[in-house]
Amino acid sequence: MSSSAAAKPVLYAMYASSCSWRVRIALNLKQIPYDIQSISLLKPVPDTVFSNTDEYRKVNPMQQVPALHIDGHTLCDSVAIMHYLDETRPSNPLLPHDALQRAKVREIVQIICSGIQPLQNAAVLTQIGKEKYLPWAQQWISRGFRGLEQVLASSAGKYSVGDAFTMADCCLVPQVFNARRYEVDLEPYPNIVRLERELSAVPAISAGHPLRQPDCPPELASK
Ligand SMILES: N[C@@H](CCC(=O)N[C@@H](CS)C(=O)NCC(=O)O)C(=O)O
Repeated sequence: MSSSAAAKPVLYAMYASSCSWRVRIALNLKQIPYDIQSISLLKPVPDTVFSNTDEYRKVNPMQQVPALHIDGHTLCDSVAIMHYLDETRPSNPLLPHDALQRAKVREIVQIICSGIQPLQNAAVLTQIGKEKYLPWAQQWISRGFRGLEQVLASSAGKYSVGDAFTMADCCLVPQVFNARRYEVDLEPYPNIVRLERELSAVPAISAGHPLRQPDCPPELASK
């Protein structure tokens, strides 16, 4: 292994980013030590090296978080990163052996990562504007959660698909965090709420919580 391949991975992330939390969960679950490089998506702040500026585009061509520098390469997109981690570090797998269960995991991952999060991404909400962003986010998260609730009703056991922890769980909890942030009524989604409660006790998830991140503003972290 070259020295760059042996170096500690660096996660470019922002505390409140649900996509960054997905990757923190996967890294924690696989017990991969990593350093964090905080990226401000909102505005450059004194102790961040990059922001979503032209310089950061050299790290992530989409100027989004997360990105992961690992094994001498920089990888972008949380789902691609989780697959890479799973393929190169197979212990504590993120995908089940059974093909049908794997398809269910991917279905849930897609609902969240393609069908919900992009519609309520901060960049989109900024375009929607101050007056309308909250009902917009609520509408799209609720639409996705209606579908997700139905899928989980038949797929879930202890976790989102059966009883083993999977990539679906890495995506679910951060998306529920976003739903709470945008004040979505979660009452119609008992499976989602039950799973979030169950999963919040998993150390890989709690250690990656946004409020425990080094760039979380102290006034939020103390809540
Ligand atoms: N498909 C990408 C989406 C990344 C993404 O939307 N990241 C958000 C934070 S969760 C972001 O950087 N938003 C700011 C922007 O899009 O400018 C992934 O899964 O990594």
